[in-house]
Amino acid sequence: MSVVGNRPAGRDGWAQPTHSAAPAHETEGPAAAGAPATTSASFHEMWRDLAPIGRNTTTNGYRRYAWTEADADCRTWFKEQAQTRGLTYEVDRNGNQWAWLGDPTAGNAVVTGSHLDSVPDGGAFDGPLGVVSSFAALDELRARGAHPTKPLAIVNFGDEEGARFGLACVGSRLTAGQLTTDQAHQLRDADGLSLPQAMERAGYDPDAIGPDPERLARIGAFVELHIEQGRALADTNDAVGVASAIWPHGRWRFDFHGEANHAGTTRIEDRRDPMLTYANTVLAARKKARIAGALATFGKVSVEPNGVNAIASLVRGWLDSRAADEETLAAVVGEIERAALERGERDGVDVRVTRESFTPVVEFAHDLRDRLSGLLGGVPVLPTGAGHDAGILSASVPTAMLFVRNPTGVSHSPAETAGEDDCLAGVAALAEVLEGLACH
Ligand code: HGY
Ligand code: MN
Ligand code: MN
Repeated sequence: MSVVGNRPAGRDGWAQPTHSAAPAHETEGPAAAGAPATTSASFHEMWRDLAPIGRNTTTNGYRRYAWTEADADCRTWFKEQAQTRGLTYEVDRNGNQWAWLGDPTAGNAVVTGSHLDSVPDGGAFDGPLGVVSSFAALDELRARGAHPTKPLAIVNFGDEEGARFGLACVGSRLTAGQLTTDQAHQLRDADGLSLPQAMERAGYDPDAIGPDPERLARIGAFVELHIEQGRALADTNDAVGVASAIWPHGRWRFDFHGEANHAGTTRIEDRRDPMLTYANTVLAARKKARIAGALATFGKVSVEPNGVNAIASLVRGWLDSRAADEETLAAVVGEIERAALERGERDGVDVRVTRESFTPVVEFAHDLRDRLSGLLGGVPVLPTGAGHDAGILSASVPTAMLFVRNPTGVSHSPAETAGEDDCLAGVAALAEVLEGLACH
């Protein structure tokens, strides 16, 4: 049984941002504490409240893009969860949200959390399962009477999917110093709006963004719980697993420049049709990836002028490619690029390729990985092809991931689902890990 619940119609109107854009961060002290009755009840309550935010009622998928109204509503939800539990709420210089139990400046903190934004028509679990489970695991620790000896924090990293501006993990990359302020300011959405403009409209200060080494220095360990985006745990019949690694992966924009012309009067031999070069490149990508045991997907395309009776002048295709190692990935992308250029020669189409996002291979900290596996009684340890904020942070702090079984393996789709028992098993596992890391 999936867990997605329904809440009465969402709030109308633009949810005012919940903070002024303070350069370093804004801290609000704990409001009245009031944990829900049981962990399961708190999980369902949070899930029910979050579920309708940013849901496309036609497709039932989610469109929670960075710095939009849906994003603001998710942020309001996160702040409410923090304050309901009497946690110290912070927004950092990059707009990431933090909920602290204990002194945020004490250091050696155990941090958990994930993201709330989505891909276009994404599922309900990718990101939100990690954030909801983090609050529920904290409720569980409190119900057990556990006493953390280290600060605990829950984080919502902004713009993990990069659905609007094209770059994955913007919030965590900025914080980890893997994206400069200037690079972030260059990002544009499909309407040409820049990241700074979008942030300003949402009430955030784009000039405050940048690396946050002081914040990273406070973190002793970061553990992200995430729905598995694959079927490995379904195949081994395990509810929970621990991540070993993340495949290297990236996004490349292919621009196919042809010549606009009349669809009904231009002879075939006179055409310079970029759609043809694009189509052949898509076929080449599948073939090259299959042969190399890698992955390659053209999932996004734009056509100019996009008229049914006009030969296109420009086709833009975005390639997502991933492989078990960086050498294979580079080889596959190189072969796809060469295939595009060769076909472009034949078609009279000029091809230009731009790398828009890249994440090197991530090997999670072995000691933390093994500690989690031990705390959880030897659950499976598995790699993933999906990128995560934990992957970005792993370059700066000891990082680990927990996966929750995805019975179909489907993700980045409205059909993404997870079993109620498995979600609660994930909460219990995360509580076990947080207690093991923060209470001894
Ligand atoms: O695209 C990914 O791998 C992740 O879901 N952001
Ligand atoms: Mn995702
Ligand atoms: Mn995710």
